[in-house]
Parts: sequence; structure tokens; C-alpha cells
Amino acid sequence: MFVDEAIIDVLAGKGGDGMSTFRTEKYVTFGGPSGGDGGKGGDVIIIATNNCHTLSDYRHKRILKAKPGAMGGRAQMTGRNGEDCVLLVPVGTLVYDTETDVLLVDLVEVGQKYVVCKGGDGGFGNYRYKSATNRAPTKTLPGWPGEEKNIKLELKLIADVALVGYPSVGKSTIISVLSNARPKIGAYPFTTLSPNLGVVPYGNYEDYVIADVPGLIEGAHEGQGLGIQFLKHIERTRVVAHVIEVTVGYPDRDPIKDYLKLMKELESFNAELLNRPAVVILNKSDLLETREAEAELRAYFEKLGLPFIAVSAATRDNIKELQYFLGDAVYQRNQKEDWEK
Ligand SMILES: Nc1nc2c(ncn2[C@@H]2O[C@H](COP(=O)(O)OP(=O)(O)OP(=O)(O)O)[C@@H](O)[C@H]2O)c(=O)[nH]1
Ligand SMILES: [Mg+2]
Repeated sequence: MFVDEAIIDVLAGKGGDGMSTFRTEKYVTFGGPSGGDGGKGGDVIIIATNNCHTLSDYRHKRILKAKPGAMGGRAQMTGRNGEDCVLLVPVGTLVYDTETDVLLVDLVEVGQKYVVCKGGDGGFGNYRYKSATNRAPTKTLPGWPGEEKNIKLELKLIADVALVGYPSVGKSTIISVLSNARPKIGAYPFTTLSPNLGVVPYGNYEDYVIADVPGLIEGAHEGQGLGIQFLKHIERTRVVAHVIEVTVGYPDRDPIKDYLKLMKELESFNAELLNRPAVVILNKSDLLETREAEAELRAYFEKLGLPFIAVSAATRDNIKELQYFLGDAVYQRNQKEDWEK
């Protein structure tokens, strides 16, 4: 199941208590205080990984705790440190403190680590209190409490290209022919209920990651259809690829109108999305009505400055070209970013 939000309590371990004891050995008189310090409590650490793609592990876990440090020992031995509690989350996870609403960290790289709650230090053992005036202190300190927080984990996928379009335009079919992803494909709207990611090879260059976002309709930003819950995944993609189709028999559908309506949705959600590099993919070019409309559509979108390609995911016509077309869009974006630095 795709889960992209979770709220949990995280508690670091308490430090171990200091020990109060005296050195008692044969032939040693007045051995002196020798109780060790408590061990440090375990931290709660969040680590980004590529091995999971949703936050479903945290859907039913409400509280996650690290272990406490052990009490100090005899002979000034420090108690054992408590074990850390490690939370593995997918790359692209943002961590917020729910009390302050402050973004604590955005985990964008594999292996990136963040200590969200520090374990408490161990308390002092009584040997620490030895002095000229008090040679037999019994004083110790208890371990310090570990930090506690209530945090929200939020996943925003990081993809190079997001396929955006009305339901049933063929987004899932496209990702299935371009990449290793195998999403469900259906002749009914909203077949895709959660985003799919796929990796697409790009010649001698680096592979790129493509996301198939569930279908959008007018009013999505107000909760129509599957609503805005998936629009946020588009926020972190470099290139928005609008997938359009020529529909006959649906008076309220038209490829240009569809495009304009979805641009409005993106704008209402986050106006910055309009400045994102975009391309247009006309799918279903195996159908006669699509081929007939192609020239006019190409002229329209190219006039807007949008690279345009017509493909058929069903017959795989022009799919190899699409693979490079999208890679070029991503790569040019990279070059531009390098140049801006
Ligand atoms: N003729 C034709 N049909 C296609 C083509 N690509 C996809 N389809 C069909 O269009 C329908 C919808 O395809 P999907 O890939 O599930 O569409 P989607 O955009 O992912 O739809 P949602 O997940 O509901 O948003 C399916 O019946 C596909 O077989 C194509 O190139 N030509
Ligand atoms: Mg789909």
C-alpha cells in the first residue's frame, strides 16, 4: 500500500543512572568511591534508503523508542549505551516537528542520516564527587531524560519526469513500455491509485526516473477525483510531461482544453509549477483521429515553446524516441542548473 504521510511519537532513551559504591578490596583500606557513570541513552535516527518506496511501515506504529542507557558499574565503569532506534524511510521524505510545524530535515540522498531525538546522558557515579572535604560521597545523579518529539513524515517523490494527464490517457501504459515499472493498466478512469516510479535507461548518460502520477481532473486542487494528495509529488520533479489524447464522443474533453485545465490545477496548487520545464506527449497515435489531429496539436504546443512528441504506447510506435526525448529534457535541465550555479 502506498502511504505518503505518517505521524509518530519518537522517544530517545534515558541515560543510565550513576552508581554509588565503594571500592572494597582486601588490603585496601578506605577504597574510596568507585561508582561509574550511567551509559548514554539511545538516539532516534532517521535514515533515507532506496529499498522502500512508501511510509507504510509507519502507518500502524505510533510510538518508536530507543533503549535506555545502563546504570553505571563498579570500579568506575560506565554503563552500556542504549541501542539507537533507526527509522528507514524512502528518499524524498521530509520530517516535521508537529508541535512547531518546523521542517527538521528533507532527506534527499540515499544514506542521509538525521538524529531526530538525542538520547539522555548518563548520570554521574559517586566517584565524581570525591573531594578533599568529602572522601566518601554517596551522591549520584540519575540519567538525563532522552528527547521526545511528535513528528510528521511526509514523502514527496523525487523523480526526473512526472507524467501528468487526465485519467486513461495512457500514462501507466507509457511508463510500462519505457521502464521496468509494471503498473496496473485499465480502460477505466483512476486505474492508478498511487504513483509508480520507473527507471529509464538513457544511452550513455545517466538513467532517469519517471513517475506515473494518478490521473488528474478539473477541480483536483479542491479534492475532485483523487484530489491534491498526488499533486505534491509533482512539486519535486524536474520536468512535467503532459500526456494528452484525442477523445471522440466526450464533448467536454479536448486535448488542448484538457491541457489548459490541468495547468490551472497545477497553478492553483503551486504557481511555481508553471515555470517547471514541460513537454507534451500525444499518446494513442495508432488511432486515426489522433493522427488526423497531430499536426494541429504540434503547431499549437510548439508555438507555446513546448517540445512535442506523438507516440503510441500500445503499438510502441516512437517509444524509443520518447525515451531520448524525455532524457534530453531532463539533461538540458541539468545543464541549465549547472550553468546557473
Ligand atoms: N489505442 C491505444 N490505447 C492505449 C494506448 N495507450 C494506452 N491505451 C489504453 O488506454 C487505457 C488507459 O490506459 P492507462 O495506461 O491505464 O491510462 P492512465 O493514464 O494510466 O489512466 P489512470 O491511471 O486511470 O489515470 C487502457 O485501456 C490502455 O490499453 C495507445 O497508445 N493506444
Ligand atoms: Mg494509470
